[in-house]
Amino acid sequence: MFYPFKKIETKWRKIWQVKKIYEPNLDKARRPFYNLMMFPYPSAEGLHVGNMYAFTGSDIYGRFKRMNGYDVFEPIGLDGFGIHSENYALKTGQHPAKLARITEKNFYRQLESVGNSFAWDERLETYKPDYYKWTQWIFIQLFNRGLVYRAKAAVNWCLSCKTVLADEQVINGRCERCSSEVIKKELEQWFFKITKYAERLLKNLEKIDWSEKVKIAQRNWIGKKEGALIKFQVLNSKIKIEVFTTRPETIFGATYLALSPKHKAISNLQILITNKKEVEDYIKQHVSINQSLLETELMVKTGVELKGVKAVNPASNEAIPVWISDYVMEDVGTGAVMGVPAHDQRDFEFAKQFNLPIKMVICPNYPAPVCPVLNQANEGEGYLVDSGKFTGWPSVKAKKEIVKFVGGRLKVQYHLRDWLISRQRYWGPPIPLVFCENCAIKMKNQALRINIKEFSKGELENPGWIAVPEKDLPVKLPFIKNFRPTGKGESPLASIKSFYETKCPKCGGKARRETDVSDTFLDSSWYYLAYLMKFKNWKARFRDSAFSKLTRRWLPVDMYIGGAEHSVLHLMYSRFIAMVLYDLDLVHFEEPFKVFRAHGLLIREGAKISKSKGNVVNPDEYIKKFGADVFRLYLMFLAPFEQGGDFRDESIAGIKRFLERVWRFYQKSEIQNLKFAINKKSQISNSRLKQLLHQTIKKVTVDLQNLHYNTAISALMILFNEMEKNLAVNDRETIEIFLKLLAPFAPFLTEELWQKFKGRIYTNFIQTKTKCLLTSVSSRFKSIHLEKWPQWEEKKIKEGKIIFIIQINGKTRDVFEAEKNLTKEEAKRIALNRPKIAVLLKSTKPKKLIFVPNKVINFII
Ligand code: ANZ
Ligand code: ZN
Repeated sequence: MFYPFKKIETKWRKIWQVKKIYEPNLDKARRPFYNLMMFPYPSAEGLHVGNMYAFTGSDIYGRFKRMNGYDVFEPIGLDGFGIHSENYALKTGQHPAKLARITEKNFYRQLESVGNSFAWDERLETYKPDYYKWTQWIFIQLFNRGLVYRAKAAVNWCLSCKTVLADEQVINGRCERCSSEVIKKELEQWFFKITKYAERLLKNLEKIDWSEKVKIAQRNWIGKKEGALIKFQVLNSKIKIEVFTTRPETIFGATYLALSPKHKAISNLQILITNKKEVEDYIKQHVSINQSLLETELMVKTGVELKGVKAVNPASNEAIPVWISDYVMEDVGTGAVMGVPAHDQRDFEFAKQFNLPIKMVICPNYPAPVCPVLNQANEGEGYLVDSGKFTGWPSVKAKKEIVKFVGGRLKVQYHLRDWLISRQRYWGPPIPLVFCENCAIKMKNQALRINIKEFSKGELENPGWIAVPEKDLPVKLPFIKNFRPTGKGESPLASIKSFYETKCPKCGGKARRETDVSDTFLDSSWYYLAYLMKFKNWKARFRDSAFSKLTRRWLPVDMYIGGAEHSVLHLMYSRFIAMVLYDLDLVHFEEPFKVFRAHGLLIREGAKISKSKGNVVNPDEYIKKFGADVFRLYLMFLAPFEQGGDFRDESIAGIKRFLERVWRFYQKSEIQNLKFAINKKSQISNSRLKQLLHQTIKKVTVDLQNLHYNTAISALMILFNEMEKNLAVNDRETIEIFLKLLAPFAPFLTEELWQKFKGRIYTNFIQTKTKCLLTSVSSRFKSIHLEKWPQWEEKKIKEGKIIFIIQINGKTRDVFEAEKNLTKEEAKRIALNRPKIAVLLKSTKPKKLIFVPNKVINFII
């Protein structure tokens, strides 16, 4: 018989809620611990098992901290604005606002069913006007500070979502949300100046305790490169082509220049080019393709020479050919490279392809007896050869000197681009700006002499664009029937006259609202702050002293657990926004998340569980069939939490049996009032059980701290096996501690057993099959989840240990540490498995075995 989990779960869910055991006192908490998990974006069929995996792992940590005496705050909400939710609405033909109400219910039901210790009172949804009022407010803070600008640029355009995307949202040339192809389109858009923070975003990484792989991803994305800008004069022309290089010391080996097909100089070079048609054709073929797509999918390098054009290598004074090629990225460096085939692999491949000279200028040693013949580029350092007056210099030392010599300048370059923030979609917070023609004219016309003080930095930098005043926030997203993206480069709001027609807040004249909405990642960049505002019923404001008291008490976040796929998206954007708020003196921290741990991914049938792979698992079925506790334990038992695991149905049965046995064991101890007979077959003594108990406390504690949940669970199983076999009369201690250790993993079962075992039934309720009507809960009720986490005693762990000696023919050959009262058979097995002994004994079979308990095992051969 399986235990009645359904009844138990509905009951405790209710009691926990009534007693608010997971609601810390936000104002007064003495040992605040902010345990954050990435709030989900509602979509499709609800939460899948991967989400549950992440949330459960995070919750277990929170429960562990709570039992260790912390006031744990574990909030949850929905990241419900944005393309993802809207795409789902489009697919199902429902309005996103209506869909939001449905998914909200479903998500919260699911999140509740899995038994996480959420502070439900503080839940929030990003699409509620109360929330996005502050998203818009933050937008305006950035705008007023001069961190927002409008610019025309070749931006990423998702053909399917019909909107622009930020660079971070293009993964291998495809849309992060829908995986469709992304092309480049010239459009005027709003950007956040995140590049101004590149150096700080990079430096601060050293200060935070984050999963290394996420730090690496951020470091690479920021992509700091120290190099130089060097100009190459075009022969018979005034034009100079500037290149960016990280290896200026190789310049004597530059045998050609290569430009991106979109390089601005090409049109100015027309008079020199003799193969115009060929060049034109090449450019036509290559401008519309997305480069990151190219990079990943094209192995062969292509290009065409600009015949008639030569450039002068400023170091060697040689005339070198100029090529265009799509291996040169338009938006990296200057969009032009000096080709050094001998020392750059890409250049090497290009030179091989088109028979360009390969000139070696760095050798591993100097004077060089022979320089190796290259069959690939030598990208290492060494000594310069064939490099004029620099010949013989160590390459590292020559860098700066050569830049000086050729009249270049040192330049630090970042890969990070400004954050494209506008979206031509419906389901998001309208960007809180209006455009006023009248003010634009005034600002552009110097003669009119505007009063500068009247305008913010953002308004001065973007003439005509005026911020919506704080008192007029939120700019509400109107309910419109046709919310479909138009594909014309503007939001559906652009056809809603009643929305865009407005008055200029500055001059009162006719003005037009911005009709694009902001990126979803702006919504999620500050939600951890919003949970604290929610408590104040949204009346709190950033500058309120009450709010800053709260943020000081609770922030930065103590533990943040989530997916690594957000490394350069959410996790980068949130850091940036926090830095801006810090500079504005609105928060006291620069880094919002002190500790971040990335959980692993769940795999099924060899692939990551995801909708696109068609291998999703609906957690509801499992919870219904096995109960939340079995499901939690099962997920956490799969593999180390940070590694992810293979979801296989078969193995859930083992966990089910385990909890069944626990249930039965405690039923029995209750009935028999702890009068166990000592099992005759018992192999270990009671003191050994105590030792194991303390070992287990230590193991589970250390494992939980390190998120090694799977090994913690197996330690609990080992302890329980022994308990089943050996429990002595009235060993209440072991029985209680076991439940406490299991509590973070199986919150419902342990609560039920704990309350029964302690004989503290302080609750009255009437329970039907599906409902639980509480009639009263005594004030003396105390949940196991608020009990104190057990402490181990090092002394007890060591007590039973002995040093066991292995002898061969009376001669000591090896020793091992073992538990007291080892049996002869166990000792023999351990001894024979010791590598040293195995070698010595080889195939000889011992004639005799002498066993001295707790001391020696002696093989006679
Ligand atoms: C000459 C050179 C010689 C370079 C050498 C490297 C090695 P990494 O190397 O990835 O850090 N580069 C510059 N602008 C580029 C563009 N728009 N598209 C493609 N490649 C470009 O990146 C820096 C190097 O990338 C630069 O240094 C340049 O090649 C190339 F032995 O210049 B180097
Ligand atoms: Zn105006």
